[in-house]
Amino acid sequence: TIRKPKVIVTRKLPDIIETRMMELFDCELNLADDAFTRDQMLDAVKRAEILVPTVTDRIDRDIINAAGENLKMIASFGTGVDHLDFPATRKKGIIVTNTPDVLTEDTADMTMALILAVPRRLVEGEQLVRDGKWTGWSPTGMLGHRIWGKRLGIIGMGRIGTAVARRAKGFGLSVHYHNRNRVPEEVEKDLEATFWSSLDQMIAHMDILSINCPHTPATYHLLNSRRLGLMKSHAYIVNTSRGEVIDEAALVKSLSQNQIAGAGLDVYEKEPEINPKLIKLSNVVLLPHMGSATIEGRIAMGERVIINIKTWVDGHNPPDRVIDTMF
Ligand code: 8YV
Repeated sequence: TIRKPKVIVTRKLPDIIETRMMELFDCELNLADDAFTRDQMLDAVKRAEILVPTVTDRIDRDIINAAGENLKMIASFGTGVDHLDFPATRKKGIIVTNTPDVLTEDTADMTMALILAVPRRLVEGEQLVRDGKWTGWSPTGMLGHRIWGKRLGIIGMGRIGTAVARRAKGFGLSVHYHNRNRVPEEVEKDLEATFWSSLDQMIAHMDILSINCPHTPATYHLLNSRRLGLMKSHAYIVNTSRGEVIDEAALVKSLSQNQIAGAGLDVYEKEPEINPKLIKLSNVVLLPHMGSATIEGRIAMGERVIINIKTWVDGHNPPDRVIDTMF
């Protein structure tokens, strides 16, 4: 007989993925799609051999420690892994996997959408039409700022940052980046990208900043009030990575005092809570963490989860194993 591991999935996933998981594993689904309560999570880690959580599940040390000996693997549905406590999983020898690559292009598309939407006042314009307040074309109506020819500074030149750079080049932006490591010379050349070893220096020279680094202890509040203060007053900031990378209170202050021109945000410090002051600002575009939200992408993410689990069950090293000393 084929061994079927006990898999507990914490959120509703695409039907096609759930069906496949039920065939392959001894699988418990969450058909309600309410995030697990803490008690439900504690119960799940005690019974599961493999847990499939998402970004909304905070799997902290207490939860990992409460897990019995049977929890062997956390196959997370998503790329970011900042909701997982790595010291605790490492100590217990629990294998962690994520779903990179498959959401890179979708997230880069959404980043580009925000880069266009904020300076060109897309949402304000649309609102004007919907509110019946548009009185017709005028030479000075709804003027925004052009983006082509401007300098885009990408913070975090990994998979998503690089995909943003490719798009930005096509839109006529000049690409700049800051990263822990310089990317290979041929990639830099191809993107016509300029590396800045000093984040502060880069921030001070950019027209648009895009946050594309993960949230780690090292990047928590990377954009704090001091660094936001380095931005030019006509500059914009876009974040499709994690809210925690920007000090949200400091950002609200910069925006309200017109120290920067605007922001496009897909992620927040305390999702789904949004700072009420942000909602009152007209120079921001606010999205509900939908950077990777495509039907195709979600199915591909589910397929990655399945491959990771199957590979481990078959006794091999799963392709998306996260062994990162950053956490
Ligand atoms: C996912 C994300 O939708 O993958 C990530 O890191 O932030 C989102 O795009 C989410 O993580 C699903 O769990």
